[in-house]
Amino acid sequence: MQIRTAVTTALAATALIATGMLVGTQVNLLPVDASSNAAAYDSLFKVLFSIGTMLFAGILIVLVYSLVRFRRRAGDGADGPPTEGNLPLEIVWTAIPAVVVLFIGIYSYDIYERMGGMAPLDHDAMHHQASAMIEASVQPAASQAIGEDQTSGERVWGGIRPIDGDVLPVDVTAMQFAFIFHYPEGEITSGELHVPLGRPVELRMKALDVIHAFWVPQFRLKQDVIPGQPTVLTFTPTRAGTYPVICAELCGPYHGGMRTSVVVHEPDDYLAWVQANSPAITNT
Ligand SMILES: [Cu+2]
Repeated sequence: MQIRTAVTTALAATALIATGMLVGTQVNLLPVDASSNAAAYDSLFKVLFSIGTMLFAGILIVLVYSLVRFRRRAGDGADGPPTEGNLPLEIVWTAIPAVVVLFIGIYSYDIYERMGGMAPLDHDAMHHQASAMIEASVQPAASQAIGEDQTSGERVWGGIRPIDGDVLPVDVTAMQFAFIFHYPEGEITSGELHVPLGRPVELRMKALDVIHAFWVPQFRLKQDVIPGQPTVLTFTPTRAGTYPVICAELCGPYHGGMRTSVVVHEPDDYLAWVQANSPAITNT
């Protein structure tokens, strides 16, 4: 009898794990992926979805089975048998959630770290990011030469680590109830974010009034925009198209209307957009 129970339990657990993994990997609930860090995020989501499916299905099956199997029969007016304590069961139902939660915690930390979320807030990192926040009128090289005096005291919470290379800087101003994008490279100001495919973008974000959050589901990125505390968000778009930018922080009565679009252009189209939107050159 004990062997039969053990075999049945093992078979049920195997079926549950297989079903969970099948659902987690085959059912896609996410929008298209359009940035370079989407793959890491999606792999984490698939694992969470698999574990969630196993728990949901496992608990539901046991619940429904118990409802049917142990239901009150006709004419049975007695109390149920008094059962107290089951050490092996208690060990199992403590150990399984502990292992699951630890695994999810470590794996999530790893993904967040890979996306740059754990970039140190030490002096060097702060300085690196803070210099990027100086007004567009100061050239980056000059601002680094000017050094710490200008930037010390300005605390920058880097949501995502700055990336090196040919980065497109964009200043983002969030306010009730709009995002404004300013391109220091071309002196363009826009209500929509336009970026070229494949080039890293660095958003230097500040808020004028209350906390907002810059969220693009297709990029798998969300970063708070905080008054008095600049934040940075970097990403590399990997799929051309138009995607929603949504404020993900309840910021006032028209919060629900605080959305715009990010347009990922082919590089040539992006140049055309820059040329079409650049102000007339007056001082050359
Ligand atoms: Cu908002």
